[in-house]
Amino acid sequence: MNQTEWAALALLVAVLLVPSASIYGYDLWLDAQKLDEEVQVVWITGWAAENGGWSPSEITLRKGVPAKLIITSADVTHGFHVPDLGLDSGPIAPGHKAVIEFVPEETGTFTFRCSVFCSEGHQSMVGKITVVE
Ligand SMILES: [Cu+2]
Repeated sequence: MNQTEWAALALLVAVLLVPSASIYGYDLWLDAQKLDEEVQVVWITGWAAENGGWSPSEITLRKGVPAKLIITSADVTHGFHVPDLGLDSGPIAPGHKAVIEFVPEETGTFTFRCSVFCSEGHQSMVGKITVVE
């Protein structure tokens, strides 16, 4: 092939590949946006009260949007309990994680606490989930 033919071939390949690659990329981007909108993922780490308690200790969720809480323990065994929402992880040993999936159905503020006696400051290991419209 001469130079002109190579250029024509390169142009043809570009014309054929670029649009499909960008459409594919756009699809992936759309899927990612959709995931972000459809699941509220929150990582929560339990530390004994002396070490800072729950991190974060304040969580905001949107009503009607599925939520996925991924809870880990950093130091000793903790448990994540939200009585008013009927959520309970059970004990979570250090280095392990519990996943709680639910759909917040009413707005308001809901206290969460540790359900495993973990230290002297256990009672103060509290936080809150605020569900907004
Ligand atoms: Cu505790």
